[in-house]
Amino acid sequence: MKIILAAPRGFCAGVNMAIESLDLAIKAFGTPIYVFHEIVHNKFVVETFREKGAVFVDHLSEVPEGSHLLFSAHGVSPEIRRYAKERRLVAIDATCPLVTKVHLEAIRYAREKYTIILIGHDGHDEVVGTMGEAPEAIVLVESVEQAQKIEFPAGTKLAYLTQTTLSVDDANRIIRVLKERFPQLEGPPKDDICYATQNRQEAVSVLAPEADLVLVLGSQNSSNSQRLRELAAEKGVDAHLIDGAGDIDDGWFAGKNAVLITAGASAPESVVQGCVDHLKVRFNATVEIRSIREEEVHFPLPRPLRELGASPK
Ligand code: 0CM
Ligand code: SF4
Repeated sequence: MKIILAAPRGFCAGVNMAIESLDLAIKAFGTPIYVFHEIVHNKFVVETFREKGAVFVDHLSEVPEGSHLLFSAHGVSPEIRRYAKERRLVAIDATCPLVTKVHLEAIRYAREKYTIILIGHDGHDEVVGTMGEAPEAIVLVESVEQAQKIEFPAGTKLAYLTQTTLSVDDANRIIRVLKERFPQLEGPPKDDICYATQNRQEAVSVLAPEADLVLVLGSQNSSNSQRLRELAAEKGVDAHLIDGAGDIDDGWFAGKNAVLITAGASAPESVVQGCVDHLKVRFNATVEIRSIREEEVHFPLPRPLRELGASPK
């Protein structure tokens, strides 16, 4: 059996920055250190940080006054920032700059009196944060069906924005319907779906047709990882989204000759290698690395950590 190992895969610049931020914050400020929501949507990453003393919370009321608090890569609403201030928390913002860009677009459109159609998934941390920037101006559209039905009063100034981790194809289908129905619709100057989401999807699009099974490493609550599994399935290939080798069912590989392995933007390379090793041992698999694009994106650390420098206390 052959393993086709897709590149790019796994950690993106935003996830690298968020993970490094939490690591540095633990070293600099000690534990417990609090994180609003999962730092990234990955079980192994979250568990590893829990063992190091990070405490993940969904409500700021759980955080003792005066504590250090990280905001996750997915961003937060201004209400959360305000509440953190009120509770005298020392906030460190590990929001990915590409999520912040969408927040800023939302603020700009709302200020210019647009109604904003946010294309995204209801309840996702990023969507909750972005909608919080202008709750009275933003409506959420999740599907083509909703895009076909939504109505606005005549003459409404309309703009759309998207979650950063959507399926490029699904988003384009929704945008097409919206543009047909509302010719005045304006969009962001550049796509909101981030480079990492696009590149990982492109690699699956190109490589899945060469495989007869696809394994996507990532957690179930990771939007970009889910989209990779769906894309492979849309290409007609059996696909599984798994956290690690422990989730593999050896029965999946009966009669399969080529397995494509990729990983969502929040999945560590160690879980990829765990799967590769498992398939080498069980099926004598060989590995072929296939890179369809180079990535050289890096994001700076949040200011308070940057100022601490590379050698925190
Ligand atoms: O947004 P998504 O659910 O894909 O998040 P993730 O933590 O799996 O991936 C990285 C990010 C962001 C923002
Ligand atoms: Fe940023 Fe994209 Fe990574 Fe999310 S997936 S953290 S938006 S680079």
